[in-house]
Amino acid sequence: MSKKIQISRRALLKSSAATAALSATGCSTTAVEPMVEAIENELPKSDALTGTGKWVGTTCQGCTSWCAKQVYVMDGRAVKVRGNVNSQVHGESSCPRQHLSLQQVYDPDRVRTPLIRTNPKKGQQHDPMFKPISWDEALDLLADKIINLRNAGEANKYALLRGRYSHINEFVYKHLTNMIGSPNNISHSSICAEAHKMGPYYQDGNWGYNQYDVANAKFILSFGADPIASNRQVSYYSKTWGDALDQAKVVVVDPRLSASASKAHKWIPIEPAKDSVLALAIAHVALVEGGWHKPFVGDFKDGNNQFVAGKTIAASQFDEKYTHGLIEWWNLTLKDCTPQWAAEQTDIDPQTIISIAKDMAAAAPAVQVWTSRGAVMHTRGTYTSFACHALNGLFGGIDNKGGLFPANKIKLHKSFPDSKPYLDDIAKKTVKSPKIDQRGTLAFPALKKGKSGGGVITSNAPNGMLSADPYEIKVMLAYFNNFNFSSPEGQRWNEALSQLEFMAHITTNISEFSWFADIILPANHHMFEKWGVLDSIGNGVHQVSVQQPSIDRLWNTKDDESEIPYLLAKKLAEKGFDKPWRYINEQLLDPETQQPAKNEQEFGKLLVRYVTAPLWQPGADKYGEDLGSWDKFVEAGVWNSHPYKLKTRWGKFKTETKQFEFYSKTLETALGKHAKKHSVSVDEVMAACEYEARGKLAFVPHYEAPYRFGDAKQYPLLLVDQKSRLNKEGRSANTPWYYEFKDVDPGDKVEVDTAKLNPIDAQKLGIKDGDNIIVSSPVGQLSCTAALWEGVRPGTVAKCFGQGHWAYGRHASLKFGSQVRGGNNNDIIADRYDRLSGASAFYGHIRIQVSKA
Ligand SMILES: Nc1nc2c(c(=O)[nH]1)N[C@H]1C(S)=C(S)[C@@H](COP(=O)(O)OP(=O)(O)OC[C@H]3O[C@@H](n4cnc5c(=O)[nH]c(N)nc54)[C@H](O)[C@@H]3O)O[C@H]1N2
Ligand SMILES: Nc1nc2c(c(=O)[nH]1)N[C@H]1C(S)=C(S)[C@@H](COP(=O)(O)OP(=O)(O)OC[C@H]3O[C@@H](n4cnc5c(=O)[nH]c(N)nc54)[C@H](O)[C@@H]3O)O[C@H]1N2
Ligand code: SF4
Ligand SMILES: [Mo]
Repeated sequence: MSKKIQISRRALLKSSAATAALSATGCSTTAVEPMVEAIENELPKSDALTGTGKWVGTTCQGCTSWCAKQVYVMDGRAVKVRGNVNSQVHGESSCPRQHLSLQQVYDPDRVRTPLIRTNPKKGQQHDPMFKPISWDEALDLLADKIINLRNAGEANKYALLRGRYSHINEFVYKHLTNMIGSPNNISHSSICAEAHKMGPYYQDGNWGYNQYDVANAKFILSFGADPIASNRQVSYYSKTWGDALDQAKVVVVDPRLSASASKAHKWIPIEPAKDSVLALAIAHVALVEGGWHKPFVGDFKDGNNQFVAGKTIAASQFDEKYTHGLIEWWNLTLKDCTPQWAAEQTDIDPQTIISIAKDMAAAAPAVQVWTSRGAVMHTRGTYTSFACHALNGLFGGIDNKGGLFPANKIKLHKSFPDSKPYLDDIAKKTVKSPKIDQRGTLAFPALKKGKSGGGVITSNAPNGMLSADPYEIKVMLAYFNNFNFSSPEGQRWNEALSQLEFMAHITTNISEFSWFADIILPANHHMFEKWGVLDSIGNGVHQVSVQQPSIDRLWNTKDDESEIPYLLAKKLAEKGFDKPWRYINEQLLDPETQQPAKNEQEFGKLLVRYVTAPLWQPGADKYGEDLGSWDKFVEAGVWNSHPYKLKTRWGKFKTETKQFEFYSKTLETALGKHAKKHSVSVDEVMAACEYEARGKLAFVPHYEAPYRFGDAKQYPLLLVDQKSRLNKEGRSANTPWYYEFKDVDPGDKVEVDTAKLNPIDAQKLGIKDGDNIIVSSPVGQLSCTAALWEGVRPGTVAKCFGQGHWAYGRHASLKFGSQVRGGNNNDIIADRYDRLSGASAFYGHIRIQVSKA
């Protein structure tokens, strides 16, 4: 980059910081256009003909796929993005969203300098009147607030909130928080997909997601997953799905005709939150018809199938191989889950169930059953997760060719050295306080990995804050999150955030969450500007990919997980609290030189080197590629593991019995411990958590009637929430292409936010295609445009999540800070939970009404 540009850009920044910040808060819109033009003129010119550019490896976090990417950079500017050709998961392939990242990083509404609120009044209706301050001033303020809390013996009233993150996050997320003296590091996991993990963990010991061997599958049954549009590893599955359709039978169960359903051999438009009915009936038929996979599940001792509908069986008659509790499951509930029973619970044709079960049996073990948030993130969703995943055991797809398996084992140093020796007396006093999200209390077991209170309950944190139970939160540092937008009944967050004494938000844009901040710390864009490291699975491979700065930073921004916490630790040390600073300099050492980082810029790179050292230092070949050096890793941008070894977990599942547990001994123990902790019975826990099962039924896959919220007469329809193909979670909001290409989502229209109604329902309501409508539930309402479409089950309304921003930028909102564009589904989704997992419910319970605006 030429010197001339550097100087003039600095000058530009100096003169424009104030107007930029003000215009970004809506205080002055007139200054925006010349500003953008000026930046355009100052940007290095790219010329595809000169060939001066190069591909640089990085990782996209547009969604949880965490794909390895390459960015083509010319003269310091990113001009194109593709899948990293060195990746053995997805190669050059990508989902369409990758292109939107260019509009994110060069978003003219990005925060360019630290900002401070000048309006002391907090609330959605109060313009914060942000104005620029220096990094030094901003961090000084935050450090003072933390020191004051500690001096008052209230260090637990500090909280760190995390949305997206990379694997270098542990210092800012855990160690810094604990050294300050707070237990409150709150992640977004339970508004993401925690209920999804319940089946896999409590049946085969995997608290995590699976990869699906679609290339060899013969039968794919998806409960709500839409792998060519959302879910994990869209880049890989959208590349291979076409072939899969040729060799496998594909059935998609979803109240909405998703992109994957539209290409499937069969679409079952299920009634929301009734997936377990179908899953259980398939299991029932498979047993009665003798279609279970015997090499995995085992067989009757005398070889005669004794599964007869309605009849119990003596467990001693059956020899299980790699599973546990098949007969108990049958006796407790499955014997009665006939196709006729299913037809009574919901409107699925018994013949359809029988033919699916038979086809699955014929295809076994090359069978894979997918679940998704849609099928399980509802109150009582744990048991849908159980019922769906149990089919993977029954048909032997677990760890099998054409089936599914977890991440290949690899080695990373994601855990940083113990920071307990750095807890001072002040920290020790408060660090063990209960957490603000109330995890582990009687009605919130959140049984991550079998531990009472092991998981987060993200969306309950504002409830804890508002009721000061267990205490109030006063000071908050949050990054890469927008919880008042992304959680059900986000209004609760608005109230809780308004009450905070001080909040700092690390963000690229002034989002809805930032609106409540006292200071805004401008973040580097994760994909182009920051150091980080991530991993991803698919195609039988586990890859690890780097995030590295590849372009010239345009503005006065910093890395969320390294530079900012480093400078904060330094500030705290200057003010007399030096533990975090000493931890950084004594414990976080470069894996080769054993030296600490010299400054904040070095810190991010050092942390990536620390985490990834096992991949490029001697010994890497035990798990995968031997790249030989750090430089080669960064050059390739991605490291690939050895292929997954099939059946390695058979007989060694990380469950209590080491078997695939149809009867979950693991859950029985976990629930037993939780009950004991509260001196109640397991049945009392189940009652407190609003599940129907009592006795041993709680430990097997079974049907729980969906909980629905609202009066059925007043709110006769059910909302079906979905992700857009172009959603980068809530972060596509300010990219014009999102709106321009919105019709890539089946049934949707460009430029507007639509709710898709079945023409049968629309006719009853007198609503026509294109009408402005109001969608309301007992907790709120939103406005959007009606789209009439046969692809939604009558009685339900499908609507993409993602629009409905009133902040974030000029495209996201109609008027920044005051006028919403489209509608946010979370405004009408009542705050409810699947309490065993701690997951927020986003599906199944949302009764709504639709009327013309
Ligand atoms: N395009 C896109 N892809 C993404 C993301 C994104 O923002 N955009 N985000 C990523 C993230 S963070 C995550 S956690 C994963 C989540 O990926 P998934 O776990 O697959 O979940 P969602 O994409 O939220 O899917 C919800 C689906 O469930 C359907 N559904 C709703 N109710 C029901 C029901 O009762 N039964 C059934 N069977 N289906 C139902 C909806 O129509 C929709 O198709 O996706 C990742 N992939
Ligand atoms: N109704 C409904 N709600 C949902 C979902 C749904 O399908 N339907 N999906 C859920 C799921 S799966 C998830 S994972 C959550 C996600 O929810 P969150 O974790 O809250 O994530 P986002 O809403 O994407 O907000 C991220 C915020 O980080 C900031 N930001 C953007 N880019 C960057 C960056 O590069 N660096 C930094 N430091 N900051 C940045 C912006 O302020 C942005 O608003 O939403 C959940 N909410
Ligand atoms: S948006 Fe998701 S699927 Fe698409 S490239 Fe990024 S991480 Fe991969
Ligand atoms: Mo998620």
